Formats: sequence, C-alpha cells, structure tokens
Amino acid sequence: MTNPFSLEGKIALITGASYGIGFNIAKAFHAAGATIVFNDIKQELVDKGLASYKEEGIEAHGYVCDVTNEAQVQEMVGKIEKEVGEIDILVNNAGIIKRIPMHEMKREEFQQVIDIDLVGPFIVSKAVLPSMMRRRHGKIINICSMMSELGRETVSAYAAAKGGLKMLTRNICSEYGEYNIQCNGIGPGYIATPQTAPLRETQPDGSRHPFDSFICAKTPAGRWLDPSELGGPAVFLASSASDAVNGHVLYVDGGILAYIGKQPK
Ligand code: NAP
Ligand code: GCO
Repeated sequence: MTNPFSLEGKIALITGASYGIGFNIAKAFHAAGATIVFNDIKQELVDKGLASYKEEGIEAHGYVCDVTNEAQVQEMVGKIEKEVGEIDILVNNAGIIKRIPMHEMKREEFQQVIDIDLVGPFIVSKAVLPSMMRRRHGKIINICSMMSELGRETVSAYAAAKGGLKMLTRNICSEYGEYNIQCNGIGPGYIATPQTAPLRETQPDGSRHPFDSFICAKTPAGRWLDPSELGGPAVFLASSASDAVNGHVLYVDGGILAYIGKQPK
C-alpha cells in the first residue's frame, strides 16, 4: 500500500518562500519527498533563502520573480520546467499586508495588496495550469487567511484580497476539476512570522502588545501558532490523500473561527 501522504517524485513551487510560512511549508514538503522550488523578488533574498534551505539539508531551487509581473512569472515557470521539471504542486503563498484605516488608505496602497495577494495567485496559477491540464493532474494551494472570513480594523485591502482568494480557489476547483486538478486553500490563524511581528512587539513599558493579548484570548489554545504547524495540513492538500478534496479552505487557526473568545478576568 503506497503512502497517500508521500510527495516522492513531485516538484513543488512555493511562492515567496525564502522564510516565514512558505519556508515552513517547503520544509514539510521536502520531508515528504518533494523537490522544492521557490521565488522571491530580490536575488539577495533568494540567496538567503537558498542558504536557509541548505542549513536544513534541502537543495532547493530559487528564482527571482515578482508574482505580480506576468512576463517574469511566465519566464520563471518556463525556466523551472527546463531546469527542474514540470510543476506538480503550486502553493500561492507570497503575500503582503498593509494595516491602514480604510478612510486614510491611498488607492495605490489598496491596489498593491490586491495585486500581490489576489492577482499574483491568478497569474502564477494561470502559468502552471496548461502543464497540469496536459498531464491531467495537479495541486494548487492558495494561502488564504482568517480575513477570508472575518474583517477587522485597518485591513480592508487584505480582507478584500483574501476573500477574493477564497473564491478564486473555488473557481479554479470548478473550472479544472475535470483535469484531475485539485485547488484548495489553507487559512492560517495567527502565526508568528515577520508579517505579524508588529502585532507581537513588547510595548515601551514592557507590557505585551494589546493585539498579542487579544489574539491569545481569541485562540482556544491561548497562543500564537508556529509556522511549522502549517506543514502537515499543506502536505495533506499537496498529496494524493486529498484527491477527493477540492474547493475547500482548510482553516489551521487553532479554533479561532469556532470560539467567541476567553472572557476577560
Ligand atoms: P512574510 O513573512 O511577510 O513573507 C511573505 C513572503 O512573500 C516573503 O518572502 C516576501 O518576499 C514574499 N513576497 C511579497 N511580495 C512578493 C511578490 N510581489 N512576489 C514574490 N514574493 C513576494 O509573510 P508570512 O507570514 O510568511 O505569510 C505568508 C502568506 O501567509 C501570506 O500570503 C500571508 O498573507 C498569509 N498568512 C499569514 C498569516 C500570519 O499570521 N503570518 C496568517 C494567515 C495568512 P520579500 O521578503 O522579498 O518581501
Ligand atoms: C492582522 C494579521 C492577520 C494575519 C492573518 C490572519 O493584521 O490581522 O496580519 O491578517 O496575517 O491573515 O489569518
């Protein structure tokens, strides 16, 4: 009986995976047998990422590519197909957030978040689909968010993008399921990475950041999640164990979406 969670022989492209959530998903994929390919927008970050992977014993393949630039993405996918092989698994992980009250947010700031967090996954998915369609198999995993379901102050652009990404996930499922391509989302809760570091900073008086206390009260386990905790769910969605799962967003949030929150003492 073959191991349904194995990624042996598979080539995985994880966008924006020099560090953070993407890097941890790539580590889990490697442990399951996949070949790791990633991109970042600057050569120095690709080099930094390659060194980090090497420290983990992973011979990754890194490419400089801005996911919002369709010409760069098409060129990168062409190079990967020539130099590494055809992509079996795509994780649309690259993303940014801008925390600005909506009435103060510039149009360009809103647009930048939409471009990276929503248009980027469209561009990269479009670039890998033809090969997946021809080979009649493929896995696309979009990194969604709590903001695919919930809003909060200052994250209007991000919530609009991640809400759209949830529906893009469902639409790719609907349009390409007949090619044996599964497209699912992972909705992380609050994860301790550089993206959320500003929400966890110790205050000048030495106290915890109010948001840090807030989110721990909203998480049943009472803690931030570690990026490594996304590895198992990602391997599941990248493997044949999930061939009958399509159009689903798997929330890896420690139970935030199920919990009204701890009553303040
Ligand atoms: P992160 O630490 O800020 O890393 C984001 C990565 O995306 C970086 O490597 C960044 O590269 C890359 N990136 C940004 N813009 C790019 C572009 N235009 N083209 C290519 N790469 C680009 O973020 P993270 O916390 O690991 O989050 C990763 C994903 O998970 C994001 O989609 C985020 O929205 C989502 N997410 C995060 C959390 C959380 O709590 N951390 C929760 C839910 C969802 P540079 O270093 O060059 O900027
Ligand atoms: C924020 C956080 C969140 C997380 C994540 C939650 O400012 O609220 O950055 O948006 O990044 O998306 O799932």
